[in-house]
Amino acid sequence: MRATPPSLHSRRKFVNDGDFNRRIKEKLLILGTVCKVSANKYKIYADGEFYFIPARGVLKLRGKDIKVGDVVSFSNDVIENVEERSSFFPRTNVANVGMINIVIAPLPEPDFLLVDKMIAEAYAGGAKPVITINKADLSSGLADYVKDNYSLAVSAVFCVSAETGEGIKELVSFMRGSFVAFAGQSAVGKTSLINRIFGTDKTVNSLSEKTLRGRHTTTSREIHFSDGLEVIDTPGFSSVELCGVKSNELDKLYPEFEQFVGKCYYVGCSHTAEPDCLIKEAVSSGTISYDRYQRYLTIYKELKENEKRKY
Ligand SMILES: Nc1nc2c(ncn2[C@@H]2O[C@H](COP(=O)(O)OP(=O)(O)OP(=O)(O)O)[C@@H](O)[C@H]2O)c(=O)[nH]1
Ligand SMILES: [Mg+2]
Ligand SMILES: [Zn+2]
Repeated sequence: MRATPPSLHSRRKFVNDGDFNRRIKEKLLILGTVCKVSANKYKIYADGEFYFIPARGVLKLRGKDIKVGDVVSFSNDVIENVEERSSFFPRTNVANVGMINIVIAPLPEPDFLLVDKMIAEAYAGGAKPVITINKADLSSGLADYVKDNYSLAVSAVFCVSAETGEGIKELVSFMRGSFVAFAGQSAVGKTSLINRIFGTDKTVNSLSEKTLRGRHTTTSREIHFSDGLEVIDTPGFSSVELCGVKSNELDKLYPEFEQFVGKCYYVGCSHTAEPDCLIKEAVSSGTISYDRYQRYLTIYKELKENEKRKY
C-alpha cells in the first residue's frame, strides 16, 4: 500500500469549519487528491487507494468547480467538500501545484517568450519554476544558453534525456515532496519523461517530419504517484497570453530584478523608457540577461495593450 502523497496535507489549508474538521479527525471523512476528472466522476487518491466517485450537486451550486489537484473530503463514496486551494494555474488547469517544470528541447526549437511567460505565471501563482532541457542526447548549445540566461530566474535547471535516462535521477530527487506540473510546448517530451520516470506507457507525439513541431498528443490530465513523487503531465501549447498579471506588477515576477525594483529614479518605473533606470543599467553591465530584458519589454507591451483594450 502506498502512502498518501507528502504534499497533500501540507498544501491543505485549514478551513475554519468545525464540523468538517471534526469529521476528518474522526475519520468519518477521508481527505484525498483529485487525480483525474471525467464526466461527472472524479478519480481520487487517498491513503494508497484510488476511489472513483461523484460530487454532491450542491458543490456546483456553490460555485465549487473541482479541478485536478484539488484536495477534497469525501465519505460514503461522494465528495462532500473541496478544500481551499494554495494555487491555481489557468494555463494548465491544475490546482495546488507547488512546482512548475517547464520542459524545453533543442527540437522543437524553444520559444523563450513563452518560457518567460510561464516563469512569470509560476511566480504570480505561488509556485517554484524550474527548467528541464530534454533531449540532451541531441547536441545543441541550449544548456549553455539556459544556464547563462536563467540561473537567476528559476530555482534549478536540469539537463536530461528521456531517451537515454541521462540526468533523470537528479530531476527526480529535486521533485520529491512537491506536487509538480510538467508544462511546455508540444513535442518537447513531457510525456516521454513521465513514461521514463513512472514506467508508464502513455502515447507520445510523433514529431511530424515536415514541420518538426508535432501535434498535441496529450489531451487529458492525470496525476502520477509513486515513491514520494506527485507529478502531472499537461497538454502542450504553442502561444498564449500571459494571464492574470498586470503590467505594473510584471517586474516583481523577475527574481533577477528584485534587488533593483523600487529603487529607480522614477517612482513606479516600468523599466522601459524612463531615464536613470537601475534595471537598464544592470542589463548594460551584464548583471541581468539582455535577452530576458528584451522579452520583458515585449511582454510589458502586450500587457499594456491588453489593458488599453479592456478599459
Ligand atoms: N532524441 C530524443 N527524442 C525524444 C526524447 N524525449 C522525447 N523524444 C521524442 O519527442 C517526441 C515528443 O515526445 P512527447 O513525450 O510526446 O512530447 P510531449 O511534450 O508530451 O507532447 P504533447 O503531449 O503534444 O504536449 C517523441 O517523438 C519522442 O520520442 C529524448 O530525450 N531524446
Ligand atoms: Mg504529452
Ligand atoms: Zn526602472
